Amino acid sequence: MLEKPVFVTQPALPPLEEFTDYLIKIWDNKILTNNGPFHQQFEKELADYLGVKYISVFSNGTLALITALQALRITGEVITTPFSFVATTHSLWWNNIKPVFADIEPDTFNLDPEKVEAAITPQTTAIMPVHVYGNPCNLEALQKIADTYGLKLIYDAAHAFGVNIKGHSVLNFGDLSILSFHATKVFNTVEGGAIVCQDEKTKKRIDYLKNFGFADEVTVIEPGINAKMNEIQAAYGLIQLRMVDDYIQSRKDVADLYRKELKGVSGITFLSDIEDIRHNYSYFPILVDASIYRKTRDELYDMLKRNNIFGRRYFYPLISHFPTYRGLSSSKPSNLPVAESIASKVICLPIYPNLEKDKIKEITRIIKDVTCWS
Ligand code: T4K
Repeated sequence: MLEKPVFVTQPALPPLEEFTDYLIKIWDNKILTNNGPFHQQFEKELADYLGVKYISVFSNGTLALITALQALRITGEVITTPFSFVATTHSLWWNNIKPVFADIEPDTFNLDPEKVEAAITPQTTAIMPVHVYGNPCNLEALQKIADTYGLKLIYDAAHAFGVNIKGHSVLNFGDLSILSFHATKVFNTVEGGAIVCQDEKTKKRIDYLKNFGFADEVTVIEPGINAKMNEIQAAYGLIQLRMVDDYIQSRKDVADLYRKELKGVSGITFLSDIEDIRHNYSYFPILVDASIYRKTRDELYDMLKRNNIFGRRYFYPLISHFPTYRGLSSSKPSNLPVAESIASKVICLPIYPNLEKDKIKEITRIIKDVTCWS
């Protein structure tokens, strides 16, 4: 048993001395929020790092999702995945939009384009897929469907910071992509988020919407919200940007060791890296097939807990099981067999920069030693 608890994640923090230098500047100029100098610098440096043209930073990812739907005036029905964090679907609910769940692919856990196409009705206005665990969706197929049926495509890219395909950011696909910079993410600003868009006009509109709808001192173009990132978060983010490549490399080392240790364990499977994709190793999900492993997912989850290892069953239960959504016809388990199956098998193991090798070995030893369990 591990002496101290190991959680599914642990935030990487910037060096305190460097952060203090930024705080001194903020204390000095007294600009705390409302598109201050660090906010502007952060947007610019983020866009450069991510390889995107237009980005607008937010106080958190959920408000970015809600605002994205407002920015494109989405109404009616939106097709989305039940295999995500609940904020994805909540953003639709907050916009009075009906979520329509479609099933996921068994190998990527992302929305299945064929199932998306089958779920389209005359009320459908958009598709909201999620790059779950940072693995890119089937971008081409989803774009083709969006183009054919005249739908908007809004990616929840909360897990996909820094993910590139053949050197191109995954954030440049679709109409909009939303990021989360929550403490539990690969790149954090304590709380935070962003919308990536493809043109200046849309960026302007998003900037108005996150600031009450103000276009200038006396003009309010529509009922916006307050979703601005403050100067302290932006300053913190500027330092994090210089560290994030190291964070991702360190996460890769953790993932590589898990894969080495868990290779060939009967009944345990995990995702592999895909050629031409720069992954960010935001999560390390394993699937437990109880018929082969001889213990259920929940038995393994509890056994790990008893050993001070706090993995998480992201994303169980499916969003379609929650009271607000379970009455929808698309929430029927028979409509979502793959998502139901993955949600019943998954555990995300602890992964974060500098997770010690001996801890990874202890975690994998417990998983491998299933026969020794009482
Ligand atoms: N879309 C998707 C696909 C998302 O995954 C999320 C968020 C969103 C949208 C919304 O973005 P935000 O509005 O959050 O920016 C966590 C996060 O709160 C949530 O941001 C995240 N997804 C979701 C997948 O996970 P919980 O309830 O599991 O977090 P919590 O507090 O149990 O944290 C997990 C573990 O991390 C803790 O056991 C200990 C460790 N931890 C956590 C925090 C907050 C720390 O060591 N330090 C910390 O400060 O939801």
